[in-house]
Amino acid sequence: MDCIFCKIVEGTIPSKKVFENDHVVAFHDIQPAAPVHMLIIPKKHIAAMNDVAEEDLPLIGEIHQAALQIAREQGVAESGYRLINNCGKDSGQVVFHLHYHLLGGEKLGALNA
Ligand code: IU
Repeated sequence: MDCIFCKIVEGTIPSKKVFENDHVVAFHDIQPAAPVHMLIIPKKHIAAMNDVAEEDLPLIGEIHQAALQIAREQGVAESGYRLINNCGKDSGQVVFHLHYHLLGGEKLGALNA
């Protein structure tokens, strides 16, 4: 499958990883939109939130757990941060491998900016 995030999971495309366990990987976004901008993804290929099945729900919990750990490690847990999933055309989703943006490190702008 020609998925750039699957290649990041496999390590065939390099990334600056900040977290990895059996099911989840997180790495620096290559075009950061904030001082802290990480992408948190499942290792399993799921194209978008619309494709999350009931059996994947523990994985979504693990992603949230990883997000909290990363927010703490990046020093934004207390100041605040945002966890964003884009799903589909109108959201601006460009990579069709489920991912969550963790943004922080500054006062963030309006949600619909
Ligand atoms: P989106 O939610 O699909 O719009 O976000 C995709 C993000 O993936 C976007 O912020 C890109 O900068 C980021 N990204 C990346 O970090 N590394 C890559 O190789 C590619 C995209 I392609």
